[in-house]
Amino acid sequence: MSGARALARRLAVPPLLALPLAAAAAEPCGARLGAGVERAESARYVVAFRPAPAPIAVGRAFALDAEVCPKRAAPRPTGLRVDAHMPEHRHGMNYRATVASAGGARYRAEGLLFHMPGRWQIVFDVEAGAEVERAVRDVPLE
Ligand SMILES: [Cu+2]
Repeated sequence: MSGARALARRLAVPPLLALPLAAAAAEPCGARLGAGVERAESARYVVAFRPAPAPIAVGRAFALDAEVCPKRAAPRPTGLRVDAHMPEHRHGMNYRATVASAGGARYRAEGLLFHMPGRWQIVFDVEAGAEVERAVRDVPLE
């Protein structure tokens, strides 16, 4: 029996739950958001996000739980803006998303709705003081 397993047993914690705690420093961005996390990336940031409800469906309002992770030497994020558009159609959503801080580098965007099928892009503007850096993720919608 490994040391970690023995420790988990002593603490009455299932090994599968105990191991990620031990590896928390190395976990990928957004791991705590749960299953189905997707990521958008810019030069200096990774934005992990998870739609709720998932998957995103045409005509159904959804929220995004997001976590912003600076890459090496990037300044800590101070805010996040979220929007979406369809590049081929040159239009955005009919709604403006609101973003609230959820503590640390986590945010919740609410009020998104994709009103037609096709290729959408979710646009994350990461604010770090006066600087803004954009991370974009394609979302094809049937
Ligand atoms: Cu469109």
